[in-house]
Amino acid sequence: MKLSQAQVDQFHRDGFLVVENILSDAELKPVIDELSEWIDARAKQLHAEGKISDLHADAPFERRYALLQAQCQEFDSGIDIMHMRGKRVFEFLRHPKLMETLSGLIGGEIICNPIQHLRPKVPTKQTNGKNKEVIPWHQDHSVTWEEADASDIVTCWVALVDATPENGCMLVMPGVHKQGELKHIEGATIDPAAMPKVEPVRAAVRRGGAVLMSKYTPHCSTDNVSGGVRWSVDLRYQKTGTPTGRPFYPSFVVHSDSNPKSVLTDHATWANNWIAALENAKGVQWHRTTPKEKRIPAGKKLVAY
Ligand SMILES: O=C(O)CCC(=O)C(=O)O
Ligand SMILES: [Fe+2]
Repeated sequence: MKLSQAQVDQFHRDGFLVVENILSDAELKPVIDELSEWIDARAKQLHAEGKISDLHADAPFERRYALLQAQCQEFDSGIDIMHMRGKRVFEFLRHPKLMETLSGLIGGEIICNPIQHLRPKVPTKQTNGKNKEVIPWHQDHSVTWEEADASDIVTCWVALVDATPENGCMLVMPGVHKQGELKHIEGATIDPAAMPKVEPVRAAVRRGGAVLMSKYTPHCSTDNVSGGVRWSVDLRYQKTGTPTGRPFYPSFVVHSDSNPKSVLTDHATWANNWIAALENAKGVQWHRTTPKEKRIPAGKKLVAY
């Protein structure tokens, strides 16, 4: 589904756009199946190690991860995109429906930025009040290095289950992206003194829809007070050739009108690039609030991908 001119205008006016129904349930299925298989394998492994007593094999996708995480705090280890490196998730990163939507904002030459996360947000009541997926107010710009200052990076936050106020969908501030960079403290949190006095908007979106955001749009997310997991995947895209702000992690071409052969379709190459990058860039700090001289561990030489 192509974005209409009205939607493109709205994105530029508000700094975000909620787009419903990009992907059908059938189009989400490969990713959900892959995640379910990973969860099942991890559950069996931890069960064999005696760290989980109940496999909850019959629980639905929206519930099972929470039931397992509640039994074992280390359950989530390795679940993010670059650690799991699943083939179906890799293919999802260049799903034609996502490309069609994004081309309205980016054009016909698109790379996937390496800032990409899978977020299973469990109910806050099972986290002793420390839900790591309750994200403070920030701009995504704050987690890129200065090399990306001139890059228009679009965040594409895809809901794998309905994202609602109850399960902790995002909150966004409309129109504030026009102010550019706001002062951040403590990693990626907007300095309370720099918080714009703007009424936030709830970015609820049904599964298969996405929230598109500018890198300067302040956003946060709230507690999950529902009984299920708020599953989402947040990806970032930009015009091919523009710096990503994470030169030490792999970006790759996901769409090209001028040279379709340049699209990376080989899963093994993508996975191996991540394996090498994670090894080479161990300890590297990506927050802007980290002084430049402290971002790269002493003696470390970075390799670009
Ligand atoms: O998923 C969330 O609640 C917040 C994610 C976020 O900050 C992002 O996608 O940039
Ligand atoms: Fe963010």
